[in-house]
Amino acid sequence: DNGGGKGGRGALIVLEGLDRSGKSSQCARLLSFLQGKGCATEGWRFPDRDTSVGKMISAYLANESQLDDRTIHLLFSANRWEKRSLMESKLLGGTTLVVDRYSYSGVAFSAAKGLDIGWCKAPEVGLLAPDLVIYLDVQPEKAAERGGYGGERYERVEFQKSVAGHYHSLRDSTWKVVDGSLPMETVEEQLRELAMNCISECQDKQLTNL
Ligand code: DGP
Ligand code: NA
Ligand code: NA
Repeated sequence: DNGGGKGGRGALIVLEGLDRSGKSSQCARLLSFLQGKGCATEGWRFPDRDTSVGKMISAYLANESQLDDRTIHLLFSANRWEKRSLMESKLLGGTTLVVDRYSYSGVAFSAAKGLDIGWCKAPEVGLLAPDLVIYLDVQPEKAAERGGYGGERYERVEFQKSVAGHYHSLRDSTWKVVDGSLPMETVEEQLRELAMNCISECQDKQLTNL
């Protein structure tokens, strides 16, 4: 059993998925599991709405401000960049980060508006590369049924379908797709196993960039 904190670096574990895919609850569950194992772990999320850039993003999502598609894209990216150095020092110091959304949200949501994929990816290059991306796979219609959406800008089923298609095209070898329609406890169990394996495997691996 690997509790982490044995001198290796922490793991960068990202959860991705559509709105209402269950990411945030699963992040919270995974975080408390890992902390309970004695593994130094923090829960992060993007957008981080606490920074000044994050407040602009939050106003945009609430439809309280209008911004050009490329402008908001770059703000989301800037919100990740402003956290990069802290992220790096946490990881190198042995802390594992469980992150609710990352660059893949950045690309999938903006591409769903019709922006060029290559253009969308460019500002993400140089951010830290995750060790593991867990995609919580839920049908857009099913996600929409889950207690409804909260009324933010992107919470429309047609738009989410397009986001899902773009997520699909972004999958690479670091991705693990988990069926998010399974019972919460089953999903939770799968995430625990993926995370524990990832944490022990990446201890001696170098951090890399996207
Ligand atoms: P959340 O706080 O996880 O509910 O995310 C808020 C919304 O913002 C959600 O609809 C997903 C979307 N989103 C998250 N990250 C990005 C990003 O980098 N770019 C764009 N365009 N949308 C994003
Ligand atoms: Na949301
Ligand atoms: Na969420």
